[in-house]
Amino acid sequence: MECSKAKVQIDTSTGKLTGEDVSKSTRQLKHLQGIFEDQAAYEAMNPETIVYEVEMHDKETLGTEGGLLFGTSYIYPGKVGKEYFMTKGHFHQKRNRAEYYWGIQGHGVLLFMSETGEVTAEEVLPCSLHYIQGYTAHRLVNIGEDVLAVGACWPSDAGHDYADILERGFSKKVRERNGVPFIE
Ligand code: PAN
Ligand code: ZN
Repeated sequence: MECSKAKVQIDTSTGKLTGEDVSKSTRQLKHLQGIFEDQAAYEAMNPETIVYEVEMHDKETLGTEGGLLFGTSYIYPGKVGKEYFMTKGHFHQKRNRAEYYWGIQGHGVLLFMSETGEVTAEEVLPCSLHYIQGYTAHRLVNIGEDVLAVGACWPSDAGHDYADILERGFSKKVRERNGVPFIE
């Protein structure tokens, strides 16, 4: 079958999703108030700057138990002050729900944070597979010069809890120091 006839298509080299039940959301700087530590640098930047986008195949209704959702996140290169562009990060609303991520393009860091605030990290490359256990917040950081594209698959009843992260942040940051990324 010709690929263009598939109901839903994925370009495996870029992660791009097209076709039925594919939706896209965009996060600009103006949507990320309170996420980056350097407020002065944040306010000096164009609020319309796109920090990341998520394409999602949402065949399943959000909240359905037993279903799955699938998506590609694109985190653009850039920094707010010394801090690299990154996702808001979240715990799943249903805390025990797990997720897979895999690197498609670019160079990044995946931060994991336990409920008690311990942070670990894995390098994201176009070959890396990452298992995010339940009860673990997760955030993607682009430390490269090109777009970071990352695939994801998660349970449709996981939900996103952003409030907890907005309140306490991640206990480690990914910053540039002397031209190199540092997790500290
Ligand atoms: C991903 C994330 C996506 C955007 O699909 O939702 O990378 O990150 P934020 O949701 O933290 O803004 C996922 O982890 N879903 O569960
Ligand atoms: Zn998630």
